[in-house]
Amino acid sequence: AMALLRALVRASEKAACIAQLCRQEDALFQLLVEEKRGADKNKRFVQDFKTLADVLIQEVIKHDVGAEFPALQGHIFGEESNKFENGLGETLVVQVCGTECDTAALLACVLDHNQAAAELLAAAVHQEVPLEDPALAAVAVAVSPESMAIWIDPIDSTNQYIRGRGDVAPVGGIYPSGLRSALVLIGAYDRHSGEPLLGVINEPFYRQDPLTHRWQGKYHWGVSYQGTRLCSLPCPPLRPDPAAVLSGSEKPEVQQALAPLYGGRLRFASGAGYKMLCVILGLAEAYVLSEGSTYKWDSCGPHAVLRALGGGMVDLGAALAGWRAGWHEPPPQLTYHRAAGGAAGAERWANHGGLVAFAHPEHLLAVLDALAAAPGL
Ligand code: 2IP
Ligand code: CA
Ligand code: CA
Repeated sequence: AMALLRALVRASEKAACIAQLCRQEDALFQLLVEEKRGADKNKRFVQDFKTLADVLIQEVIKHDVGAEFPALQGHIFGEESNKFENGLGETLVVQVCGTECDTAALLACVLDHNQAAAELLAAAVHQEVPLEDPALAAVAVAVSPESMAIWIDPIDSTNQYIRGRGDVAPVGGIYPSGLRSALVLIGAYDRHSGEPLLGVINEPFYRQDPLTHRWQGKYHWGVSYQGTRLCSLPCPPLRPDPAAVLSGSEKPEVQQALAPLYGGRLRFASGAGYKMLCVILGLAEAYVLSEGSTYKWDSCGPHAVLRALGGGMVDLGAALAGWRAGWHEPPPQLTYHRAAGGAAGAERWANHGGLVAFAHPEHLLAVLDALAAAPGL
């Protein structure tokens, strides 16, 4: 069995537990939603807590995967920094400690000495997450962690996670907003080529038990490694009436250019990862984004899953330039190992040219054809 993939899935399950816990346990939920009450210090503290959920989840994944695979230590990256400034202006380093007790003590410092909240979180951080999955256990691909690195987005679609709406109705199977679009994304890539190899997408808010109101999650994984392609999901069929999924803030020019291809089936949804998942699940044939508003940690995991299904993800700007220059080969896929020159901070890891995610190469070509003819793109 492939221990690394299992470790990534297990870490995503623990991450999903923590994300659910923050919405379900009163002591934590109060911190997450307590928006307008109280003085300025309180407001800043609440802002802190939102960031803390992200930071803590990333640290847990980093800790658990690094403990099992020492060769990956120093090669596990993510959206968040673990240096955390609390509302009092103190800088603390959030990390998983040797014991639950020590982790609770550290978290209590971050949480303004809210002991109950700190203990709940520490227990979740140190729990053993059961994983029973025969299909996953049967994956027998030998990989070398020494040549890999990891991107983590601990919670994608944070805004929807905080807002926390669980009652949004889907359109064509796609949830335009709400908790459903909050995902945990983990991707492993080749350190030298930058190619995405393993991907895990965890949906902590997949369904709500009608009786207990508890959330149940679901995860998906994919492997695209040296010619071996394996996925927890079947390859989505090519549908006669395809759809495209876009950000609500996508340019009108792009929407107009895609309309002839997808007719009335231009869908809109929050969350970059969620839109990629829609393509993976066959709810949309393409996710087109014309802005550089996603990052390596958003796309690495979902990209690996798309590769496992025979699809992929490309830089839209570069692909369009190639297409217009008459180079009608499939454009090169996004890679994950190089920071963009001339940028600083998170922007170094942006997918600057926008992107197209697809499960079927036909749809990549159709999208490029439609956009290449559009003025002003
Ligand atoms: C965001 C999040 C946003 C998305 C943006 C990502 O990540 O997924 O929803 O914008 O590109 O970077 P949009 O919803 O318009 O696609 P995060 O929530 O982790 O900041
Ligand atoms: Ca993100
Ligand atoms: Ca995030």
